[in-house]
Amino acid sequence: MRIDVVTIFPDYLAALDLSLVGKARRRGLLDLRVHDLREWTTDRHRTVDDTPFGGGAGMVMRPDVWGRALDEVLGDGADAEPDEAPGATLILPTPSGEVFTQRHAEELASAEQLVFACGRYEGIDARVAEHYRSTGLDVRELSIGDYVLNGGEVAALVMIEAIGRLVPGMVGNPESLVEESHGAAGLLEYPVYTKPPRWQDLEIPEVLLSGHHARIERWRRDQALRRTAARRPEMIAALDGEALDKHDAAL
Ligand code: 6GU
Repeated sequence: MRIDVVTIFPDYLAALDLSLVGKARRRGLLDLRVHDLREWTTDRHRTVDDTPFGGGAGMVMRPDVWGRALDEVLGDGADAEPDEAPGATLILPTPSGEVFTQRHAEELASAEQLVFACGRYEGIDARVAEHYRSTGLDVRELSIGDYVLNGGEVAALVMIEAIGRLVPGMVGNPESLVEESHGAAGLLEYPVYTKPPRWQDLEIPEVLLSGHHARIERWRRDQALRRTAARRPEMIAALDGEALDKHDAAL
């Protein structure tokens, strides 16, 4: 997979040299490139923004600078064969976007190229999204949650980590991908424990020492259901009836 990030703060993305994402880069599974938007400015001051038409506070990022940057960065990803794997997807991190979920991560993990256009100030001129959509490109305006950040860089980091860990070969143990919160079960993960068996006067649940696989599975499912009901009741409401077994219903 190729990932490009265009930003006026390339240093924000330094964290992508670390952890699983960094390892995937070094192993050649992930071709990740970070670009400074100012490379595509043409004036002495390297201006990327201007005042909003219609008035109001703050500054808006200029479409001409973004257009030159994105035309170049989209490059070879933009002309993938229609019957092949999906080609380039342009992601515009914005608090006004659709909320990014594990479903988006799963879908985007099979893209050939992802290009993140990180806006600052009051955002990017709306014609940028409109223009690239009109060229037939897959354009996603995505938010990482209901709060406001100063720019798209941290949101891009979040999405790249969530997507990157689903790229085949990136996670050491593929089993850890299936049994996780926000996975297929539609439930939060059950609590986990390790050694020592007694710590700060706290013992681990006895069932986990029983060696009784079926009982352990039942306990974990109960815990996941209780935890989800308490913390994320809307996820319980969204479960389809067939996802619940007889024992679940009794909880
Ligand atoms: Cl994607 N960008 C900004 N600036 N703020 C956000 C966000 C994105 N998602 C949540 N808040």
